[in-house]
Amino acid sequence: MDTNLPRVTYSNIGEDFSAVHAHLDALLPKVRETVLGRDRLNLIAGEEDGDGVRYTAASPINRDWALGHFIAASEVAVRRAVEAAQDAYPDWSRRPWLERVSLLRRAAERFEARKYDLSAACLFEVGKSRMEAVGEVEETIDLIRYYAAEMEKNEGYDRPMQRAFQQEATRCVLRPQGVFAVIAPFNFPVALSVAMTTGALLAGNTVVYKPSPMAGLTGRLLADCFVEAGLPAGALNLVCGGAEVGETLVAHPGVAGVAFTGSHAVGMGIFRRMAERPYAHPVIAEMGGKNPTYVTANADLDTASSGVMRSAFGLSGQKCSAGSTVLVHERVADEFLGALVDKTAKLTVGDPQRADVFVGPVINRAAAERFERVAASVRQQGRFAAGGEMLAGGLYDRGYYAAPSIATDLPPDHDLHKDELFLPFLTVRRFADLGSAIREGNDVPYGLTAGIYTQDEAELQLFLNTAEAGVLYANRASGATTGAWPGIQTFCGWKGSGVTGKGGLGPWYVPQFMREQSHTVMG
Ligand code: UN1
Repeated sequence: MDTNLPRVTYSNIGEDFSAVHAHLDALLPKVRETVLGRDRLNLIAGEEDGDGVRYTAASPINRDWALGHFIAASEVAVRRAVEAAQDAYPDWSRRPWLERVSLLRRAAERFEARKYDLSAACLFEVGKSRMEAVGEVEETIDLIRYYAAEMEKNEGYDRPMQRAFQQEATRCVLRPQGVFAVIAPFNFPVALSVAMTTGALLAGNTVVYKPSPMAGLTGRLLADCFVEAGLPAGALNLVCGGAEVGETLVAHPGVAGVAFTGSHAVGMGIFRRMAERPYAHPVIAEMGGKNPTYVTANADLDTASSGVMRSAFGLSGQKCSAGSTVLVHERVADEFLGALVDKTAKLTVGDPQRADVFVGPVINRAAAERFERVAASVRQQGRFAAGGEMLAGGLYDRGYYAAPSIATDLPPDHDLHKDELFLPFLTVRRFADLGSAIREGNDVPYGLTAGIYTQDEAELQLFLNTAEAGVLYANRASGATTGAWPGIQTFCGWKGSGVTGKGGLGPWYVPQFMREQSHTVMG
């Protein structure tokens, strides 16, 4: 189905997507009626499981719409899930790696077949725009295929070594670890859950997966795709719930490693917790970002204002890659800000079911309250060039909708230039010297992405050589700091944005779920 529709990525912004929109016009009301509002149980050892506390999650678009009813798994259920994954491990880990690759490729086909249903569920669940939702599921499919191809390219990470003697043969083999806990965030509920799960499974581990409490709907739907692909019972178990469920999971001694994407505080908490065990266990954590963009006096300001606007306000700024602070050269600052404010004023904030909506709601009340605190602080010490308020009236009273906001004139050392906020909120500062500006942009505990707009080669090189972040972009209209794609931009968090020095979307991801073993056999 739908094979003739063009593919949506985050970056192919100029293309004609009218066919995709027509398809979604018909599909979205159907999904609202038939997919939302149902009971969604956990999955343990291949069986549906209702052991725990039932809770209802609402769509951030309109709190009156129940996404579904989920089960916050009981402690006993979490333990059973880990045991099921332990039981499934010997069979799954000993299968030939090629078999795991072909099974995961079948999973990619299931995602392809359900692409628009999953995108629609994701739109209702997170409140992301049509293009962001479809793009995310496209990214998911590419992720699986890319990681599967890496496994193949590296021949299962099993390679012959040199011989010390003629009679001796040695191989270096990467082996799985055991049961991985996969703990995923709300903002890219499909792509990030599937990325971590696929990495773990391809490597031969089994998984207990906990989606964000807001994202149990896509959590269950994506688990179903893996099951439909033929994954053996217990190789992937789903437990919904909040922080307590995550803590029970991470504390279980049967968990050999944790893959986590989310906030810095929670990620580091898991890292420290796992370090308290008798010996070290892998923690693959991708955490937040405070991603600076530099606009120099030699920038194309039309491109710069488009790219900054998209990265700051796409998905209401709720991306770890969001471009949340701009440093602009004083000579072009007014002109740049004027263009940025113009483009921001044209954005439609509202129900992302609509084709013309670029900015949907923020995820929940906590985000709205954070926005109010930020806005009060800007009014005290700076000013708003755009936005600054929560929107009210009509649908805006049914969810939490923040106006895309641009703060200027804040003191240079103000916390709002440094804190990750996960809001449609951008600070803009002026600079006279690019080298000092980059030092300022680097002066945060994060290091995920950074962007520059310049036509000057020396400025570009200075940026590439001194920006402290794992993903650097220059002169992109589709996004100053966002839009990394599997097999294209590797996505490695430096400093407080990651812990392993290796990233997702690239060639070093899957081996992180493995450990090395040397096999020497005398002939
Ligand atoms: C995130 O930003 O939270 O690069 C995850 C991007 C996407 C999403 C990354 N691949 O913007």
